[in-house]
Amino acid sequence: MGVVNVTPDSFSDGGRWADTDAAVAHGRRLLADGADILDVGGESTRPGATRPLVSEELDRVVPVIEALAADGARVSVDTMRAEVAAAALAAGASIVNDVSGGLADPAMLGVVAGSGATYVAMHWRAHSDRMNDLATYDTPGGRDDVVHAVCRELAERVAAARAAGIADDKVVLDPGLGFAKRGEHNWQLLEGLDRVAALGFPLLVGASRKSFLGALLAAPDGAPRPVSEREVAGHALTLVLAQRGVWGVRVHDVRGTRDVLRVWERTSRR
Ligand code: PMM
Repeated sequence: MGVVNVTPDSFSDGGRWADTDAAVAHGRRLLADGADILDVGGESTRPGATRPLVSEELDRVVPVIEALAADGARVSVDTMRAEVAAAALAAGASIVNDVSGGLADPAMLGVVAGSGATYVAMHWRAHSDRMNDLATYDTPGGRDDVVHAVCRELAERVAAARAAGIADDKVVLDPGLGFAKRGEHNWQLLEGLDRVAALGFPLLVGASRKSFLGALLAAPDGAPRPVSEREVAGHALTLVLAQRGVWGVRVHDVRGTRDVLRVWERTSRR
């Protein structure tokens, strides 16, 4: 899944594809690089980001989705808003990637159920302005078991999706790396991914360029590796995740990701 952020302020590529033409051109490049899905988003979820108006989000994503879907691309819309999801599906998207798993907008699950679209439900606790305050996973017994909590909270989202009428075979789950997670929580989730997979749904993982990679690769003085220099670590993680059988990885560098997957496919019997 290649990322097309039509935003002025995403942490990873903020502003680079902020107008329609640039975003469409970027999406086409990602397709040529071998993306299976283009994930088009108009709201930055970086910590502290302010939310766009619904009208701004619609203006950002709908024309880009129309153009890319007309090219024959499989498009997902990265949105927490039912209204945006509905417009995106009408414009040709076939997947709704909701980083809030239905928590941000009570109308979201109903819109998805009525459409028959695939639904990516990510683990999420609050909007960007508050999510770092909620990055605690202490249980009464004193355990800091983020995997346990994420599985429990994702299972609640699955129950809500079912209750709204979304079929199980349309649901994909995502552990939500970096969303209400401290650095160590992301690593614990990656180590414990089999427990998340045991919920019985395909998994999508978005690790590309995220700050926990920057922290892992920090300089001796503790300065995190800049966003633009985290790609190799992201590719290594893609290989690990592919070997563990995830459904998808959400990445910025599709070309490098394809290279990694080609080597893996050529060296494994599947
Ligand atoms: N991460 C971001 C945005 N959307 N969607 C899913 N399903 N999973 C993620 O991990 C995810 C996401 C933030 O990253 P970006 O600013 O690079 O788009």
